[in-house]
Amino acid sequence: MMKQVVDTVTMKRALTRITYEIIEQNKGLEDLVFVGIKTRGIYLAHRIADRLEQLEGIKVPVGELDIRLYRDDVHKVDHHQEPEISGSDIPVSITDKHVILIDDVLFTGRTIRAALDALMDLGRPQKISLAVLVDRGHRELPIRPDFVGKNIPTSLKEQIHVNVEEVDGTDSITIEQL
Ligand code: 3GP
Ligand code: 5GP
Ligand code: MG
Repeated sequence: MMKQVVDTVTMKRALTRITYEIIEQNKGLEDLVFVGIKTRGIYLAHRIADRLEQLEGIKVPVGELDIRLYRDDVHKVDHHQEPEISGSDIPVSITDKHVILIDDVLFTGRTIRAALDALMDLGRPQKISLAVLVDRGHRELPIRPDFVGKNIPTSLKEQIHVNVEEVDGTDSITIEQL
C-alpha cells in the first residue's frame, strides 16, 4: 500500500527552505561544497545548488559519493551491515571548506558515517554539515541532520519513497507498507 505524504509543491518548498537556511547560516557562501550521496541525494544537491545560484548568484560546487551496503538487501529489516564507499567524484579540494552532505533519507545514520570517513580521506574540511530531505528516525549512531526537509516518523515495516523528477518523472514522497 502506497500513501503520498508530500506532494510536488510541498517538496519544492522544502528544498527552497533548506536553501534559505543554508544561506542564513553561512556568511561566506564561497567556502561551501555540496556532496550528494548516490542516486537521489545527488539530484537534491544539484537542486539546492541551482536554487542558491538563483537567489544569491553564487555557484556552489557539487560532488558525489557512492555509498552502498556490502550486501544488496536494502529491503530487509536488518540494517546492521556497514555501508562502503564504492566511488566518489568531488571536483574541488574540500580542505578548509564547509562541506554539506546531502541525502534523500536519513535512517540509521550508517551511510553518513561512511560518508564522513570518505570525506576525511579526501581532505580536511573546516566543517561538515548534513542536509536530508526526509528524517525517518531509527538512528543507530550519534548523527543528526543540520537541515531537514521533513521529519517522517516511520515503523520498520514502512519504506519511504523519494521520487525526483530526474529519475521518477515526478517530485513527491510516498510511504509504502512492506
Ligand atoms: P537512492 O540511491 O536514490 O537513495 O539504496 C538504493 C535505493 O534503495 C535508494 O535510492 C533508496 O531510495 C532505496 N531504499 C529504500 N529503502 C532503503 C533502505 O532501507 N536502505 C537503503 N540503503 N536504501 C533504501
Ligand atoms: P542509513 O544509512 O541512515 O540507515 O540509511 C540512509 C540511506 O539508505 C540513504 O541513502 C537512503 O537512500 C537509504 N534509505 C534508508 N531508508 C530508506 C527509506 O525508507 N527510503 C529510501 N528512499 N531510502 C532509504
Ligand atoms: Mg539515498
